[in-house]
Amino acid sequence: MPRAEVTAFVALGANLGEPAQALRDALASLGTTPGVRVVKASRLYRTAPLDSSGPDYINAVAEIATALCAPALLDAMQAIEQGAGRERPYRHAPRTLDLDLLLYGAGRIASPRLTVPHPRMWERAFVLVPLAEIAPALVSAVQRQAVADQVVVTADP
Ligand code: A4P
Ligand code: MG
Repeated sequence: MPRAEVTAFVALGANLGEPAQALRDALASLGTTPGVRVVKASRLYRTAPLDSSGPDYINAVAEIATALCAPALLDAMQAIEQGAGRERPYRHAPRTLDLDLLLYGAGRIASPRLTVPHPRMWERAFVLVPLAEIAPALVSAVQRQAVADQVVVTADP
């Protein structure tokens, strides 16, 4: 029997190379991954680096429906990062593409390679603003207000 689909949310970020194009390509790659459907994607946002360095980031969030288990989804996301030339010289280094799994259904995961919900998502306007755009019920006004001092502006033409 086919596995039931789970609704999940993926954060996309990049600040090296051609970040906007990298995010569009990553959305296309997610959409052609077997077992993944992109249901909705936010606009692209320009954001100041937070606990990171280098140029401004482009960030977005996508809602997907997936038949993959969470570790297999992370494998697919990391393969897409590698395809975009991701290097990991140190934690929070500037990057050509970062894909983070924010939410996987109502799942709570605490394994050595996967923590879901993403432990830092509620501290980050570059996650909460695009997430609220596509799934407003998931972000309360209080949560949005808590990150209101972080600069996030739409980057779409
Ligand atoms: N990992 C554990 N849980 C997850 C999850 N839910 N989703 C593990 C994805 N990966 C998860 O990630 C390190 C390891 O985290 C992975 O091997 C995976 O097994 P990484 O992508 O190699 O390294 P990273 O991204 O440097 O670390 P991390 O902790 O994911 O960084 P953050 O917290 O995501 O922060 N500022 C702006 N404006 N925009 C940004 O996008 N991004 C970061 C990265 C910092 N500042 C930023 C932005
Ligand atoms: Mg990451």
